[in-house]
Amino acid sequence: MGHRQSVGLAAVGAIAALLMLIGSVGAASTSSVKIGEAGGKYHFSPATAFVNVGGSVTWTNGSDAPHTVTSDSGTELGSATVTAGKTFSHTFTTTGTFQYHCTIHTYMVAKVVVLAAGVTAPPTDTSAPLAAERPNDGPALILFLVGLSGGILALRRFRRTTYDPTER
Ligand SMILES: [Cu+2]
Repeated sequence: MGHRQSVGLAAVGAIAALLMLIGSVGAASTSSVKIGEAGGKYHFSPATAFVNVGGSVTWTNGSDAPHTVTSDSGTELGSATVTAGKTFSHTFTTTGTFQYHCTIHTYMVAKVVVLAAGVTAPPTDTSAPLAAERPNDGPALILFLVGLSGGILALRRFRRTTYDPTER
């Protein structure tokens, strides 16, 4: 490979790296929140959304009911009613934590944390909201069913050998 070719390749690599860097910085300035339903309750997911100052957050109503995105205090967030399938977007121009709720279902609460420019957001918490959590009774149920079927099989065998004189 000639000297000129390798210089060319290095330039291409440098430009690609620069574009990737710009792309990742750009991606950090938007965030999305989905409005969903679980266990008969509506919720905002993630419950804590992160965005860099100057960035915007878009709420998408993925549920069958209308909702609002309304600040708990102050006027930062004050959407109109967001009907099923519709979105609401807001651009944050100051850093801080903005807690909000839905005025139709007041138990729906969440927050947006607006970070300073260039600050990396922590990994998004996609765990279900507390209201939708259920006790983990899966393993206990499986053990119970295994025990029950084992007991039935044992009982059948016992009956066959004990109480069925016609069977030979
Ligand atoms: Cu709601």
